[in-house]
Amino acid sequence: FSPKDVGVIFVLGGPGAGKGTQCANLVREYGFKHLSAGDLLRAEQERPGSQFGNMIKEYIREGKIVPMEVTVQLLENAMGEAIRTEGKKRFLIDGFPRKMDQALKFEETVCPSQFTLFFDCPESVMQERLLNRGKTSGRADDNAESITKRFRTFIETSMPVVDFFEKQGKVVKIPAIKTPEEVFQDVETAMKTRGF
Ligand code: UP5
Ligand code: MG
Repeated sequence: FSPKDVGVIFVLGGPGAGKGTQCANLVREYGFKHLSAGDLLRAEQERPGSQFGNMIKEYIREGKIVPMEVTVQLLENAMGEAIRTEGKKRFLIDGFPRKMDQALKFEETVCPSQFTLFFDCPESVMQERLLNRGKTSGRADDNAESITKRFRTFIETSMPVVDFFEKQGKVVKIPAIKTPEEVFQDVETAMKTRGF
C-alpha cells in the first residue's frame, strides 16, 4: 500500500496506562482499525512454525523491546491485511514505536504518523492495575518482576520517542488516572483539536 492512502495515529503510554482500553473506545466511536504491537507479537509467538517464537517470549518476559525488524514487519503485514479484507485505512497503532530506531524506520518505510496520543499515568497506578490484571490475564509479563523491568524500559527507551514527537508538536498528552469513561472524555476532546 502507499503511505498517502493511509492514516496512522500512534498510541503510547506506560505499561498499564490504559492504551488498549482507550483504543477499544476509539474503535467504537471513530471506526479505526486497532493494531496493538504487543498483541501482534504475542500472536506471532504462538504461531506454529514461527522462527521468532522463543525470542519474542524471552523479550516480553524481560520487558525488553523486540528487534524492530520483526515488529515493523508484523505491523506492515497487519495493515495490508486490514486494507485488503476490511477496506480500513485509518489505524491506531498501540504500544509502538517504543524505541527510537522503530520510530524512524516506521515513519520512513511505512507511513509518517499524524500524531501521538500519549497516556500519562503515575507508576504506582499502573503497577496496581497490572498486578490486578495479572490475577486473570495469563500474560507472562504481568508479575512484579517483569513489571519493574517494563517500567525501566519505558523510562529509558520509550520516553525518548515521546520527547522526539513532542518536539515536532505531534503529541497530545492525556492524563490517564481517572476512570476509563472520564479518560475517554478527554480523548474525545483531544481528537477534536486534531480535526476528528
Ligand atoms: N484499566 C485501564 N484503564 C483504566 C482506568 N482508567 N482506570 C482503572 N483501570 C484501568 O489496561 C491495563 C489494566 O488496567 C486493565 O486491567 C484495564 O482494565 C485497567 P490496558 O488498557 O490493557 O493498558 P495498556 O496500556 O494497553 O497496558 P499493556 O499492559 O498492554 O501495556 P504494555 O505497553 O506494557 O504492553 P504491550 O502489549 O504494548 O507490550 C508488551 C511487551 O511487548 C513489551 O513490554 C515488549 O516486551 C514487547 N513489545 C515490543 O518488543 N515492541 C513493541 O513495539 C511493542 C511491544
Ligand atoms: Mg495493551
